[in-house]
Amino acid sequence: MLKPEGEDGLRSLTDPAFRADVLAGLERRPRAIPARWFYDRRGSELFEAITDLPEYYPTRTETAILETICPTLRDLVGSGRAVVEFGSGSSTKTPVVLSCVDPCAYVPIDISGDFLRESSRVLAARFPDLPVLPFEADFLKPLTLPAAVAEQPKLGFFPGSTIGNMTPAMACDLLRAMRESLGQGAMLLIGMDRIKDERVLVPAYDDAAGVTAAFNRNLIERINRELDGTMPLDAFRHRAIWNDDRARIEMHLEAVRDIAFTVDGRAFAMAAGETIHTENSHKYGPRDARILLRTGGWTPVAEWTDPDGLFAVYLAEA
Ligand code: AVI
Repeated sequence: MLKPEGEDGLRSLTDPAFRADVLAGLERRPRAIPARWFYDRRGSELFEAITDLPEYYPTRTETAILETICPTLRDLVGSGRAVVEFGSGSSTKTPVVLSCVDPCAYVPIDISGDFLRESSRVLAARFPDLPVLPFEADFLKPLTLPAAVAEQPKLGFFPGSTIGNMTPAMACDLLRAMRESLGQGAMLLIGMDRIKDERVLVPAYDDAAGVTAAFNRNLIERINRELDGTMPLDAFRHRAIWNDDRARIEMHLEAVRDIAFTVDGRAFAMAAGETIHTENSHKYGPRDARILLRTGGWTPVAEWTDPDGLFAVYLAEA
């Protein structure tokens, strides 16, 4: 996707889809830029830091659930499946699942080859006898998995409540695509964040140390750097809002004063109080989660949560 450009003859690393999404997102009302563009190198580092924050309960809670359920999970899933992870793999959760279900192979799928290769190297070193087959692809669409695992039964793994970053309609399409990619007899292990008190949810996305604010505002720095933008960083503040009607945390970048700026040569103006919507993080009650799974073509088999009911892990079958 890289193309040479620029008068200095240097290669620009700007993804044309980033340019298109940012320009279209700043034009539309309400303004909105897809959350996937948070994850440049700095954004990915900041996300890693978020997962360690005291206010951000999902990562440690889901990891603890996975550790606790291991013996039951092994009984329900059996051994010898190919574990297919949607995403490049988490340094904490993936080893827990791989140690637990005794897989015949591990296939992490990610659109970002760099992160995929990096995390696959780490996992291959940790599990030297396990074939690790990184697969660079967009898993939002049905995929033909590597031939080496074509005949093996699959266990899909989609942790982190990443499904919550999609609208319910998109989440349903993704679940269907996963079902098609994983084939007959597949199972799916998926994490979903639960609806809970706003006083727990909002700080998880607006922490005292300001790491989530930095993660959100990093998008402005990325736009300025990669799209020759002049967005004044000091004119935007991070907002995390619980939208009760849609059961989701919304992240926004709010203009604190009237501003004018350019991006890729195009002029934009924002009034004080106007926002750019940058992320949705949908939360699911137990029944909503099961309905979503069923609508997406999966039958729930088991459901586990932590003692405080903050987060849930589901096992479902095709
Ligand atoms: C990646 N995803 C599941 C995170 C979430 O909780 O929605 C992204 C995130 N945004 C701010 N904090 C974490």
